[in-house]
Amino acid sequence: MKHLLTISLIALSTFLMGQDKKTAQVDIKTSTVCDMCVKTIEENLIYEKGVKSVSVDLASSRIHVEYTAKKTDPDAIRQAVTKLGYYADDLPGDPEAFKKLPDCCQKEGCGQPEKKE
Ligand SMILES: [Cu+2]
Repeated sequence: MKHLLTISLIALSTFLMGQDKKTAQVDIKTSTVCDMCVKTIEENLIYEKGVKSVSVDLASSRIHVEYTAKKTDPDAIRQAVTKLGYYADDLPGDPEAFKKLPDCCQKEGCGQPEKKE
């Protein structure tokens, strides 16, 4: 029994080590209207744990994130986006953070979830 446990532990750690380097990606819908939004999101999100690359598409308001699967997950990344003041998919942006965004972003309504029609 003890032997079996050792084997499964080895199998598990091998599996986890493989996961370690695995890169996953996620697209998050948000609201970006100007270059400042893009800059804010790209420059801050890249420092989030496990995030490997961030690119924001201004036209479609989508954040494309590549991340290390073992270190973070899409929910954590969405949370990080909302902490910047921007909404992320269904999560509203943090209102306090939104107030600190550059005027242009606030004026244009970055960070406000799109109204569903
Ligand atoms: Cu903006």
